[in-house]
Amino acid sequence: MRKTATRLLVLILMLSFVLAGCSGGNDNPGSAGKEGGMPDSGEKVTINVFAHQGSDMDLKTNKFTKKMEEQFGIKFNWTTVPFDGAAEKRQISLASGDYPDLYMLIPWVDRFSQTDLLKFGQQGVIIPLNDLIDEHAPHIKEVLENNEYYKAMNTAPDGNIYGLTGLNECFHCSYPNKMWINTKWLDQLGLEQPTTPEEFKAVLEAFKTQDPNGNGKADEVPLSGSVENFGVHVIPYLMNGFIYNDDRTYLIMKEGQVDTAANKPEWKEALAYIKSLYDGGLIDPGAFTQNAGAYKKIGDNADAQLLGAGAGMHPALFLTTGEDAPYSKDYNPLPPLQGPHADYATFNYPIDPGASFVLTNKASKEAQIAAIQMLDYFYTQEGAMLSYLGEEGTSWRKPQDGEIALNDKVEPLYKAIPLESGEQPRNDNWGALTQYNHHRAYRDAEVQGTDIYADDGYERRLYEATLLMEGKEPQDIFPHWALWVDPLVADEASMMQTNIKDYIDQNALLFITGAKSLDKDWDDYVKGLEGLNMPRYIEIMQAAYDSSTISK
Ligand SMILES: [Ca+2]
Repeated sequence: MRKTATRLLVLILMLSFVLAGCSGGNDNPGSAGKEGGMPDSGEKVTINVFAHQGSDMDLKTNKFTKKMEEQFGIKFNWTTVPFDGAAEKRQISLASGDYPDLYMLIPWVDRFSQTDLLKFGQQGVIIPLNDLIDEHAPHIKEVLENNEYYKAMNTAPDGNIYGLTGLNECFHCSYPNKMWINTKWLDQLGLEQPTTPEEFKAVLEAFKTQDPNGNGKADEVPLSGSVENFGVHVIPYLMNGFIYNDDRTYLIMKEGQVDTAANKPEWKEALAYIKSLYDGGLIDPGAFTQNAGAYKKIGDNADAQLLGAGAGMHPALFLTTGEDAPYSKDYNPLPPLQGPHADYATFNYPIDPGASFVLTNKASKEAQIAAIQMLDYFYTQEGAMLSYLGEEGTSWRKPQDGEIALNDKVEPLYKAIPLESGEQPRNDNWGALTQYNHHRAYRDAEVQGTDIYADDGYERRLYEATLLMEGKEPQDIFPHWALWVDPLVADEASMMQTNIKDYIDQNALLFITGAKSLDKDWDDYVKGLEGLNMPRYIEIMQAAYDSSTISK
């Protein structure tokens, strides 16, 4: 309950922050730069920056670079690296001793890991940001205080904030394990939308046996998926009616205690249900082995529609979407099934720990202050828009009458203006280098098309699908994204995590396909988990949880 309530509170606070920004408020860019970035003499502070630079950007001539230089009294000295080989170049820069004042990285290209941060932090190479944030960064401070996950992932066990990671709360990514069912086939066969595991099984049986594609062949694939990490695994959605499956750690929380789901009777019961689907030929065996390309071939099959239901974060993972795509409109989201013990949806906070903004001990005090003030500006609504989208009127505009936000309950705030085909890159923003406060309410306020099956309404389609899952996770969940594992045991924990997950996944498959018997082999399987030292793994994760600000 506490987590859900806190998250709701965070959303409300963030929403009020967005609305405050909307009315002008105190986000005046002119005032921030004069507080301390610009020395009294008027001389600019030089900051040596190591930054990622995509092929469509030139940070030296970028219009937003000029704006930041003027606003915060900075003279940037850039070392830019392309995305390819970025991690290696960062490591070399540190090893050579010739490292910059500031690393500005794109989280999904490369970032400092928690291990890096502790190692270089303890060496004094990376400097803690705590005092700088306290004294010069009110907007960063506000987000850290109001978002318990963001605070926990950015606060090392020693209390230091050695760097900050981006915050980009993609709502539809937060509930990856969705099920998209062929509603055209449901209508054709006169079937209701299934609400329980048994009803779902009956629908899959009808898809298999009643020739919904009408070609006279039993060629339908009732349910499929693939092996990647975008919610495309079929097991978690099916299991969530029995016990919570986070599709990652298989750890669960109860009253502050970490435990595993994978040795519980409800896990066994879920496997028996999934085995019954498999035995009935209702799950594509390829779902457990095929890649995204093979999955999409089933979804897009041209001469006859084949797919009855597909697992995935979004339907473009298994079929071509857009107005002209023949099958796109047929796949619509199924809410979580009400099983015998639960109706959970898998939640995953869509931000990973680590740091993309890191200051080093080469930075002068003036450079540190100017850099943190600039970062603080990215956390304002205006800064978020200008830094990420670019110039108003060119790269984004205010909403027009009748335009509707992604969340249709809130006032729209902005509409991105995409590049025309053949238009030169505008080089007027820093793009993904600046996604530090793209919180849910900010993303919710972007103008989106209203036809959910059109290309410009796709995000709305995903948003609406995700509303069916929202809040359906257990009240207590194991927040693996927010924890710091003690560096002394990090390698041991990482190896155990891999071995245990592989073991659970492989055995789930053996039980489902019948290679192992749930009656005869279950006890041995549970013993095998002990053999992989599950108790020690849980102990390490419990310690990480207990030392996190999230447990406080
Ligand atoms: Ca058929």
